[in-house]
Amino acid sequence: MTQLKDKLSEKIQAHRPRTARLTKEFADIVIDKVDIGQCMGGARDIKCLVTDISSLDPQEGIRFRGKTIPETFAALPKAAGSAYPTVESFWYFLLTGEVPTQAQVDEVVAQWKTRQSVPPYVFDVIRTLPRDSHPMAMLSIGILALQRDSKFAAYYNSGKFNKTNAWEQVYEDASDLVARIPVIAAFIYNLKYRDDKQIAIDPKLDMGANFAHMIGQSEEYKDVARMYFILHSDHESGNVSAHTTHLVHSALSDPYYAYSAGLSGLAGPLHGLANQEVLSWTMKFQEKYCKGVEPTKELITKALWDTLNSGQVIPGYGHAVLRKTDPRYMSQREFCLKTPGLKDDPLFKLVSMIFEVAPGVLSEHGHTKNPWPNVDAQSGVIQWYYGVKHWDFYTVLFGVGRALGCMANITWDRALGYALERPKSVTTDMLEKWAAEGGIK
Ligand code: AMX
Repeated sequence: MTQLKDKLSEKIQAHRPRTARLTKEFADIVIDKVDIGQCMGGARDIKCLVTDISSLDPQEGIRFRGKTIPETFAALPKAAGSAYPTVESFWYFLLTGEVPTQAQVDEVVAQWKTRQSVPPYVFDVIRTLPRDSHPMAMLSIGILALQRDSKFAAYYNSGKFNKTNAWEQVYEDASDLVARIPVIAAFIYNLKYRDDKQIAIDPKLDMGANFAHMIGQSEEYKDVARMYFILHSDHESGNVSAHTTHLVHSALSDPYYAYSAGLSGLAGPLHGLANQEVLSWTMKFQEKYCKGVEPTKELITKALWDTLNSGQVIPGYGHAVLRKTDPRYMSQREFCLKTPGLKDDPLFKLVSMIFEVAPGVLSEHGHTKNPWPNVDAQSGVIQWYYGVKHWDFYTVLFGVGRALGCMANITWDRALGYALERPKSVTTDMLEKWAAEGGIK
């Protein structure tokens, strides 16, 4: 066993009695009620998922394993010569809740090297797709194609399946998947936008740095990749990508099936695709409203109202849980402000101007419960500045990061034996009857 798997095993043994006690002794304790609004409105806010990987407070934002974003970045060992932690150190932290030592990080980095090689047939499958397929479809198909390698599925089919140990095979698949997904993403990037000029893995580099290398990026982009993957990793369990992954895995579908489905959810414009929509909206704004003139707050206000009046949402603004500016937005904004060149970049200035205007417009519009920006309002600017200008690729970057949270979560799902997910549906007749009676009698 590796130090990480040993530590994880120790944490799982310690945690299991807590889960067993809640399930056996306290199953009848009521923690929530459901009204017709929630039933009709996307199950919003119903407390029926459990995770210890991250938690999301509407005012404060995300905490990974109890730490805010600045606390997480400050606590973890940094990549050599960098102000940011490696993705591998964050993976150790997400899985175990403990800040790793440098030696423990080095072991994960070395482990991922042994796992990151992608079988050539996966690339062949992606190559057969029409080149103008969306890169999220390519990524989801690439992950699904890896399914034949699933150690969890092989274990299930071995006839020796044991619920207590099954998490170990999920952990193996999860570790393989997080090590391989940046390699598949880089392949898609090079296939679509660099005339299929592929770059081989550099075995000396950590995950973030290697991704930068594989898409032909600059030295500085290594920190962008590390920061980006960590920030996008997890946002508690109710969001579409995390929830889908959890749901599919609850049927004991292996991690490849589960995450391919999760990626398909991430590809929705109300979820991860919003980062490409933000850039698309901003470019269209410049083209339509700023011909030969500098953008102004007045022009932005007009464009925002035109968008709202045409029945569309303002991409990158609003959130199902958050009720303030997303700390992931602020973290990326701070990165821009401290990066010479980027802080004076016209696109960053424009996005900052939208930040000044949009919350007021959305408040006046009066529909959204949260007029503040989310993670997606800021992320494309950084990619654009470093030359990653194909904005349909931005959700793929999100998907590489989100794999960390989803895979950590399903490893723990199996470790704690979380149940098959099966909510109950009702009919409109039933709802109308309960509405007339003032609730279920
Ligand atoms: N622009 C215009 N209207 C908005 C809006 C926005 N950015 N955000 C919410 N609204 C509207 C909703 O469409 C809804 O309208 P309706 O009453 O006419 O149906 C109303 O405000 C109430 O919505 P809500 O309760 O505030 O939000 P929600 O939980 O239903 O949806 C979200 C959350 C993120 C889907 C929504 O805010 C949105 O569509 N934002 C724009 C897309 C976006 O940025 N998505 C990325 C979110 C982060 C992520 O997952 N990556």
